[in-house]
Amino acid sequence: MHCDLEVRDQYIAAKERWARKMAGLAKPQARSENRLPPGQRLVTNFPVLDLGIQPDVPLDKWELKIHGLVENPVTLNWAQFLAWPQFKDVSDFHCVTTWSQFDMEWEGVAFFTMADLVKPRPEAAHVFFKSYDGYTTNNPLEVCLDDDVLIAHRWKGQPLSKEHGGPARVILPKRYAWKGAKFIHEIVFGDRDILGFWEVRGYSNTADPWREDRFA
Ligand SMILES: Nc1nc2c(c(=O)[nH]1)N[C@H]1C(S)=C(S)[C@@H](COP(=O)(O)O)O[C@H]1N2
Ligand SMILES: [Mo]
Repeated sequence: MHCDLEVRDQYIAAKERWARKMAGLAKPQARSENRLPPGQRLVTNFPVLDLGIQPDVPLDKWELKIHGLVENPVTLNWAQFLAWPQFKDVSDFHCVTTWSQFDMEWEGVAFFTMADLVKPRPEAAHVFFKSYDGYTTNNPLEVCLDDDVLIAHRWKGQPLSKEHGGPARVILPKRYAWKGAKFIHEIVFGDRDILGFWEVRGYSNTADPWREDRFA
């Protein structure tokens, strides 16, 4: 449990890190000698994992609905989403099935920027993500407000492919990759935790690769 002030301090600290990154002033990230979390092996071929459905969402039909406990709920079309401030970041990617890939180059809207625009209410503490393929996942708001979290629509300078979750997907580098919803459609802020697709099927709700939080 966190009091509002603690959450607020973390928010401000993460926002300062993010602002430095946006300004291009961030020091090169101090990568530890061992970037590979325990039990993971390094790959370079970016495997595809899904539920067997890769929904076809034409850009002129795509919508991102952001609602729940926010001051400014919004439904964005593709042009409106691209008109929001854009963010680029490089991060590592860890799948619970034991593969990791380093230096993934993402581009999109920082979760921060989005939160600044929709303004979560003080009671908002959890975020529920709903995708076009029926997939869902959930994360605490403070985890989403980290400076490396984004809603990505480009990878390695190219539009995000459908197999990797295009038009847009969520990236949370410090969690196992199932916590980042591909084919994102709705982002719902709430005051309580709702478990997502894998979380109700025995996967860890915290999903921290460095602690090997794989299963509940
Ligand atoms: N909508 C949606 N998002 C999803 C999934 C999915 O099946 N549907 N799979 C998750 C899992 S288990 C992983 S490891 C990553 C895989 O992303 P990738 O296929 O781009 O490697 O997406 C996550 N997000
Ligand atoms: Mo996964």
